Amino acid sequence: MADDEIILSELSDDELVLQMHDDLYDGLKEEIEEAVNLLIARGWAPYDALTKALVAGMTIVGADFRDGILFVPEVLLAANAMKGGMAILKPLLIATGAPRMGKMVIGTVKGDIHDIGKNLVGMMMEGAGFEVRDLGINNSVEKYLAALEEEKPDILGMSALLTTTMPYMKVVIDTMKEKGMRDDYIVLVGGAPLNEEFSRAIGADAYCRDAAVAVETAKAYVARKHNRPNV
Ligand code: B1M
Repeated sequence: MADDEIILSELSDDELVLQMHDDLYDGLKEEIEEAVNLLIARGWAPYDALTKALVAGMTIVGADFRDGILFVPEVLLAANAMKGGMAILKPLLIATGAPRMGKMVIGTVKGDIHDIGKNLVGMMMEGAGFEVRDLGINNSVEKYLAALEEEKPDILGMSALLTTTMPYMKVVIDTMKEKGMRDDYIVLVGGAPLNEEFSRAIGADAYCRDAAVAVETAKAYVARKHNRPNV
């Protein structure tokens, strides 16, 4: 056995979380899954395991990707490891959920294949009691509109991670306006390069900085919508 072999179960919580950041960086899916299971067995709230271990680890990956230290293949491995951890947490986050709050259709916009953040939002929304139809990645305006027609959700959620794809959100919203259906839905947008000003400029209802904010914003808007007198 190599001298430096690390036994995850022998690490303290703080050490384990730091090790998870390293393992995520190295794309070690099985280790991430084992560590997530350990945190849960030690009584960690699923949300804390998600944010402090997985999301924080992915932030480090993101910084080194930006700085040219990591490249696409490594980041894909990290993303795969993160998804392994998220798959364990998903049912737990959902199990802690509340009664039905409303329905959301969510998808990443055309030209964009980033889906980790969107998946996280979907999971957290389900955990909070929303029904979620996930359209996946690379969604054209036609796909969004067809899903709205089919699902009749309260909320349309759009995600974009690239400065080159975020303007597509406006294409979707403008098309909704043209068809006279914009006001039938709450439109929430999110993704790392967005901000409130952008959200206002494209005519969305709100920008959601992260998944927790998305849940709070969705709850507030749905409550407001249902209190609105029929006109
Ligand atoms: Co890409 N990528 N990537 N990438 N990637 C970024 C986004 C980038 C910032 C990296 C960097 O340079 N620092 C950069 C964008 C730069 C820019 O546009 N200004 C970038 C680039 C350039 C690219 C490529 C062009 C690289 C290339 O090919 N040369 C390429 C584009 C492919 C495409 O989409 N057409 C590319 C590819 C990839 C991978 C495939 C390797 C992989 C994606 C794997 C996957 O998603 N399945 C990948 C990854 C993993 C990243 C980083 C490292 C991490 C993204 C992530 O998952 N973060 C990212 C760097 C970064 O963001 N720091 C980067 C974790 C996630 C939990 O956070 O997605 O922000 P986030 O989601 C948050 C919030 O934003 C919010 O809530 C989430 C949870 O809290 N949120 C919403 C997100 N969507 C929401 C929707 C809502 C509400 C809230 O609706 C209501």
